[in-house]
Amino acid sequence: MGSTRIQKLLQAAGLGTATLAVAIGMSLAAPAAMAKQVIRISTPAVPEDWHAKMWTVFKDTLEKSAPGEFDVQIHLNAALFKQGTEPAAMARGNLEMSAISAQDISKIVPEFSIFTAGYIIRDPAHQQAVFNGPIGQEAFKPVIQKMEVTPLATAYLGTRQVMLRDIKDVKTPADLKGVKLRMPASKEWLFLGEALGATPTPLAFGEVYLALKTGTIDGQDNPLPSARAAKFYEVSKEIVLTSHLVDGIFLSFATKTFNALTPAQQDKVRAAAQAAAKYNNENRIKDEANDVEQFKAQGLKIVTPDVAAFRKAVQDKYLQSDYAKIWPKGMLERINATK
Ligand code: KDO
Repeated sequence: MGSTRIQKLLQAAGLGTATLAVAIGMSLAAPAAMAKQVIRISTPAVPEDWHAKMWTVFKDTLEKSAPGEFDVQIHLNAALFKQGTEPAAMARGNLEMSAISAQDISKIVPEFSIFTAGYIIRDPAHQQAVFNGPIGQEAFKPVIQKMEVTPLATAYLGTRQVMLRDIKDVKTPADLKGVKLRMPASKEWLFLGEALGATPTPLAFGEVYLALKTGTIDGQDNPLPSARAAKFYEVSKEIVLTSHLVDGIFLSFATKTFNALTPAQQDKVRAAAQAAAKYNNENRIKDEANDVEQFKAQGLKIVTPDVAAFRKAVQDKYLQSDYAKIWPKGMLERINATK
């Protein structure tokens, strides 16, 4: 539109050229104000859980290091994307960030399934050493290429324990025979339930409370801080301390969008993700140390099973599976040797 035509329109609307200057000034200023990079985050985590709260740490850290450059939008309770669908949403450009599981990754990068196997990662410190060292660097490469998501930090989700709605006094995998154990809905997760000796039943995290209450399932496995945050103790009677998976989630960014950021922005986003993971890890480890006593005080039966029997059953099951056939040669030994 020519400027004389704009002037005429302004005059017809009873506005002068001063207004025109303001209008032009505004339209010049507008792109800068609109240039904020939106970061949509989706997670199934409930608000009280540390890996939900960590996203606020991410947002605040980024707001301090890059004021006004990002618009971080946090969606909890799987309100934006269903559990497990986040990586595909990120690859399609519909989501910028999520914390994804090893099981999510294994669907596209099968060799990553080594990290879905029970009794491999020993504790949170071992987990950080593995993923922040050369093994992590190697393992994340195909994730970035094939999944188009870039892992930025590893958060400790906690050590998974079995919780049952009725007292069963479970000591060995044989005691879980026929127990409908809810697992997240993917074959990688279901395999873990099977390896524990149970009958795995797929269900999204958000549906577990009601399923325990109504008896659609007999139990579920999760780290105790998450079981507390989601109030599973209200609908459970027994906790079996199997400690079968030292679980991790990977704070990841959609690769295309990440690569389009300036190097300085990439550094700030990575640092914010690491600060968020650190906050989660410290608080979760503290919580986890007290959870057993607290649950006991709340009247739940705490069973210390024959962990060696569970370890043997789970490890044998994985080592004999097709999963193990594609694990990179020597990887298990390297993980075991990582201090
Ligand atoms: C779960 O559904 O049991 C699980 O613990 C799996 C994790 O990978 C993660 O998705 C987690 O749920 C959610 O973040 C809810 O805590």
